[in-house]
Amino acid sequence: MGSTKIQKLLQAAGLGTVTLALAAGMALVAPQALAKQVIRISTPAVPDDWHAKMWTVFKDNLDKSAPGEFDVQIYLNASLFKQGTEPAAMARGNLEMSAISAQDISKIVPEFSIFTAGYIIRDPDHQQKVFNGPIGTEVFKPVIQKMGITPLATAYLGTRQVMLRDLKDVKTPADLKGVKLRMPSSKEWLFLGEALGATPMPLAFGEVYLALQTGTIDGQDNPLPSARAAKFYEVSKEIVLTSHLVDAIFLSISSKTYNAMTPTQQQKVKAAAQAAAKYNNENRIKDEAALVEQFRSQGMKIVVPDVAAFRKAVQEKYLKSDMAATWPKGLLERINAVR
Ligand code: KDO
Repeated sequence: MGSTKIQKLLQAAGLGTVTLALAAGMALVAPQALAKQVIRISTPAVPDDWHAKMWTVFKDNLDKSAPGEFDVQIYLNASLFKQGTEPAAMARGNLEMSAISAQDISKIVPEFSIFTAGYIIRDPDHQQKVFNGPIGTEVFKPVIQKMGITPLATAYLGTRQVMLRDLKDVKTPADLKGVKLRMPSSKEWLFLGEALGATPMPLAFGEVYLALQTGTIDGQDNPLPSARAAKFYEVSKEIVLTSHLVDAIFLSISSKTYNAMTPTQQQKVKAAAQAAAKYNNENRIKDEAALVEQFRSQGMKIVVPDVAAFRKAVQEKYLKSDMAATWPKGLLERINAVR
């Protein structure tokens, strides 16, 4: 076979540049086509949860829009980074992507704590309008500037409810007095548990099932789809429908990774993240609507508390807090005005 023919065959296989470089005695530089950009994703989500499955949607979407360019690797169950350590890892460039919470962001950007407060965001639609509109553009700016992280899409994690391992008549925050309520491990989360009237106990998500089973904690708060996916219903007897936090997670990428991409790649990565969030949101909303009845039929007690009493107590506690002092003037009113 003539050398031109061989070269043509090698080029068709994407190996032409390497072979020609070798033949010419040049230093071997891996061509773009061969060097896939690795995107590792770390999340504490359990495999059966929508915000775990959404990462497969991200991967499939990106494999389709940018074939051969990215090697997306998904690590669930906090198997790569511990819950809450992802933002620092992304800032250092040790991790490419994760979905981070408002509580994670507030540690570095205190004014973001407005989104950790109970009873501010009204429902999933309000949440999407706030974060996908001018307020979102404004509040994500300091995240990019101070955290070395670029948020790409907002996913609805669900509306958080209180679940208890034993039966208890809970109508108002006073009824949660002394209840050891597990919260994720940061002061912003613990503050929410306290605002609900409980005694908050910090614990990583992966340890909650066992803690409920053994009685180290009396309860935990999470959206119902996450409680289903992590099987918390097996070790709980009651759900108190406090609906205290319409929770979000932000699909984010290390700015080191993002800024090294071409504008076209950035746009494809962002579009894939948005498709993943959309998949999560649609499924989660559908799931949430059906789960109360599903849990009831499985024998769980469903309690409808005095939500107005919870709202009043929680809002008062936040408005008097040091956190509220960091909220930009007028932001709360602007969030409330979003329809
Ligand atoms: C949790 O630990 O309760 C929480 O719901 C907090 C969220 O911010 C998020 O980390 C979530 O866990 C995990 O993704 C597991 O579902």
